[in-house]
This record gives sequence, C-alpha cells and structure tokens, in this order.
Amino acid sequence: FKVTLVSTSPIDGQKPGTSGLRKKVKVFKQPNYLENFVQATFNALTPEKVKGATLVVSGDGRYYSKDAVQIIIKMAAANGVRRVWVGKNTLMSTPAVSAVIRERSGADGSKATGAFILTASHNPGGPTEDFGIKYNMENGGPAPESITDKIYENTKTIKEYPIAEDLPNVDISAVGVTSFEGPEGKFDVEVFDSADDYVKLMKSIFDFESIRKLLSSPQFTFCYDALHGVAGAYAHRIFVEELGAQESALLNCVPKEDFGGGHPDPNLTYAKELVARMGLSKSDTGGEPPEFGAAADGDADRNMILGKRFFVTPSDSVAIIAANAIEAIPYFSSGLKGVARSMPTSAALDVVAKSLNLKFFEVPTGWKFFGNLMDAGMCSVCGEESFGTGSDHIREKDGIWAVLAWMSILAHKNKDSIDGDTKLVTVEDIVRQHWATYGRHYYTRYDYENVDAGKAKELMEHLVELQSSIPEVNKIVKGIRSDVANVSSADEFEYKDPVDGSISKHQGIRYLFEDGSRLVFRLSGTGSEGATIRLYIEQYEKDASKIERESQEALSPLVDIALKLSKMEEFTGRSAPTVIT
Ligand code: VG1
Ligand code: CO
Repeated sequence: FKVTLVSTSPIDGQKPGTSGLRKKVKVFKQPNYLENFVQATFNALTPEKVKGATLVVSGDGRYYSKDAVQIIIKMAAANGVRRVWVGKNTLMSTPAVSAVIRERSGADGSKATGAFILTASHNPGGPTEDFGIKYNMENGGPAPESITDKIYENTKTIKEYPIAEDLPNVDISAVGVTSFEGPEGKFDVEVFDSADDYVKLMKSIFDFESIRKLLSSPQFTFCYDALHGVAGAYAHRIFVEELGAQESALLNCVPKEDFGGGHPDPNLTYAKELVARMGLSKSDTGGEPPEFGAAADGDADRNMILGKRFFVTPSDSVAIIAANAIEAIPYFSSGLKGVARSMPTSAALDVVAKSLNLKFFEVPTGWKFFGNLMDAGMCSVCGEESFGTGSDHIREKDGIWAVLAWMSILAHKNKDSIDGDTKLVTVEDIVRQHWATYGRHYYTRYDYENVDAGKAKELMEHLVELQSSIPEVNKIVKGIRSDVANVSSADEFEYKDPVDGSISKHQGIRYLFEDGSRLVFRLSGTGSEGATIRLYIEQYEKDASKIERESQEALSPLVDIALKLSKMEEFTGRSAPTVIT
C-alpha cells in the first residue's frame, strides 16, 4: 500500500470526556472528524507506541464501528503501526480489551501497547444516536489526563494525517491474519475472538467449579441481561457453556448495532425486562422471579446486581465484594492490597476498609484514576456508584467479573447447604447481613439529562458561591428542614494522585453533614448533547433498628434540601429528574 498525506484543519469540541470522545454518529461522520481525533492520539503517544507497535481496535459493535475500524486500520498502517488486532465483527468488551492488552501474545510473541476502544458505553446507538472512541494505554487502562489533554491540544492544531487509502477493507467477520506490504515493511491485521482470552482470565480468578455447583442447585435460579450490548458475546460462553446455566437465563444476549433500540444502561429504569423478571416492576411478569439477576451496559464494563425483588446499590455491591473477597474469591485469597471508590460513591466501602484495616482511596469519577493505584500495588478492589465494579486483574471496570464475584460470594455462603434442604442464603440476606454488621448507607442519584449547558453551569456556580459561608448554608438548610444534621463543610473535590502527584481540580461540589450525610453535585462528562447534572445523595445509618427503611423515603429530607439549595427547578426548569438510580 501507499501512504497519502491528507490535509485537514482543526475541528472544535474534540475534548475527551470522562471516558473518551462521545458524539452523535452524524458528528463522527463529518469529513475528517474521526481521522483528526485518531491522528491527534497517535501524535500524543511516544513514537515507539506507534511505529512498529501492536494496537487493538475494537468495541461494543455499535453502529458506525465497522466503518471506523477500517479507517483506523488504514491510518495505523500509514503511521507505521506493525499490526492491528481486531475482535471478530469489531466486538470486544471494554474489559476484554484491557485483558487483551495485558495478557495476549501474538503467534510471534508480540504484545499490544494500546487500544482504540470504539464505544459510547451506556449511551444508545444507531444512526441517530451516539458513537465514541477512547484510547487505552499499555497497562490496559484509559489514557490518563496528561495524555487526553495532549490529544485535545493536538486536535486544535492538526494540519494533516497520513492514511493508506488504497489498503483494501479487511474482512472483520472472519478470524485470521491478513498481511500487507507497505513502504516501511509488513503490516498485519489479525481478527480473533477475544472470548478465549477473557474466559481464561476469569478462570484464573474465580473457582468456576464452586459456581457451577451453585448454578446446578434447583434452589438457585439466574438471569443475565446484556441489553443487546457486547456482553452477549461472552455471556453464552461463560454462563451457559462453562458454568452450566440454562439458555433461558440469557436475555438480550445477541449484540446489536443499535442495542435493539434500547438504552444499554443497566439500571432500574433502562433494564426493563430484567427488572420485570426479577419482580421489581409494576408490570411483573407473573412467575416466580430468579434468585439472582444481573445486567450489563453496551461495552460490558458496567453491572447491575439484583436479588429476587431486591436491588443492590452499586455502592453497596463494591463494599460487599470487598468484605467477602478474601474468603470467596481465590484471586484474593492472600489479601487485598487496598480498596478505592470514586468520590460520589457512598462511604459503604470506607466502613469495610476501616474494619478490615485496608488501605483506602477516594478518587475522582472515571476509571482512569484507579489505574495508577493498581499499577503501584496499592489497590485490589474498586468501584463507582455508576454500576462500575472491578479489580486489579485488569485496568477497566468489569461487568461480568462483578457477576462472577457475586456468584462466588453466593457459592461461598451456600457451600454447606447447597446439596441439602437448608434454605438458600439469598442476595437480599447477604446485603441485609452486611448492613447489620457495617451500618447502611442510604443512597440515591438524580440525573437531569440534556439540560441547557449554560444553565447547568450557572447552577454549579451558585453552589460554589454558597460554599463561602457555611453558617449561611446552615440557615438555608434549617429553613427547609429542621430535622437534619448541620452541614459541617463544603468544597469542590480536588484529587492529588498519590503515585504521580498529578492534581485534578473541580471534580464535583460537596456538602458534607455532621452525621456523615453528603450531597454531591457534578456535571457529567460522558454525554453527547447539552449538559447532564448529577446529584448524589447519601445518608449513613448505624442504628440497626433503622436500617430497613425504604431508601427514597429515608432520603427525602436530604433530597428536599438538595433541590432547594441548588435551586434545581429555577435553573433547569425541571421539576423532576430524568433518571433516578
Ligand atoms: C459516568 C459515570 C462514571 C463512569 C463513566 C464512564 O461518567 O458517572 O462513574 O466512570 O460514566 O462509564 P459521567 O462523567 O457521565 O458522570 V462507561 O460505562 O460510560 O465507560
Ligand atoms: Co460502559
């Protein structure tokens, strides 16, 4: 193939957000839009990560992925990349990409040093919906801010990019290697099924035999909903073939370019079918719900964990996994190096860390901040309130890992009773037992999606301004509800990375109450249009007689305060959030 140099000019708005660049497909389809961003990324990397390197290019298979893969292959070839690894039909979950970078060796011993992940995660897909791209580094984790800042700077000055225009499109539906000869030598594209690598990794972490036994018990029933995301490409292999679950346990497990028209976000609002099956919706499906249910997002890095008629908050989930990991999961049997959560995630994990005497870290929202801690051997288990849970087996959150972690805990708790007629220890039992031991963190998140960006900014500014006088804040708070604790401090969260010393500012506005309650306000960094305001509300209850309340009811005084303090309706014109999780 030949290399052509195409001249281009900068395009506005290519700043990567919390997890890469996410825009409407029609934006990505503009001339040079994808090309500029890809070249800006190549130019942000050190030369040896490009010339002669091995790169992974794949994603959740959403609409436009097939075109994008071919463009990136041609640009990689022209930039002197030695080989590109592609998942069959462009499919590779975000955690699988991370695993492939870390674990996979090519036939000649080659290792990948980075990846372009093509996904907009939990955002809907299709011609009128979202596409996205992000770059992951040699450790398998998302590019740190130092790199994403450089990428953004490069998008503002880009003048040209090289591309191998005459390189024929590679058939990505067939496994195998295609070789080309370019000006700088050989260039290979290898298409493979990443499920093999991923299954192998999961088997090295969990005791599949004990999970198999759990699944074979007639008392234990299970349901997994991939919401037509890429998790479906792994679910059959793992849950049915390896662990013996019934085919009927899999819902929406055929990956689709448009996620079947749905919103591939595993929460109580969007995972409707699963929620109904689990007996958690008004339109109950009738039959007896399964004992355990779980769902994934588009790129399979998120998870929702459900018991029969029971919802596990993601903040509780990571705390419960951390509390049980050493006993229930072989990978952790020698101990946890530390645990970490994102700032808005509830403090349930903090309580576990304290009681087990574990190192603990609070980082800004977004998985990229956990990677440094893990690389430095300081963190084993981490999670976010946004249905993300994971460990240092890779450098991304991992939806299927979380399900296997819960299955392992269930298997462990039931190891003596599974064959007999002792009553099954359920998901709900495990959570209630956890609350009884550690106290309960009532928690909810209100999302105001697609609000006017200017108004959202004003609301945030208003909240920052208020923070200059805590007595004034308390006067307002007491005027709204006299039955809540005082606000003891308020700030904008700032993080200093303990490994590299880098500082991330403006990571969310916090109001901290004397009794441990918190209100947090953030603007989302993953939307593709307008602004999304996220409001996180949390209240800690240690008193065992008060841990059984209904969450929205327990939190209603704090919700009231948050809405009035922020003048939510005044600024946004919204009387209710779009989504409550
Ligand atoms: C959201 C979540 C954050 C998560 C991020 C990426 O970001 O809040 O916790 O890490 O999505 O998840 P934001 O900036 O919109 O609040 V995913 O599954 O999109 O890779
Ligand atoms: Co995701």
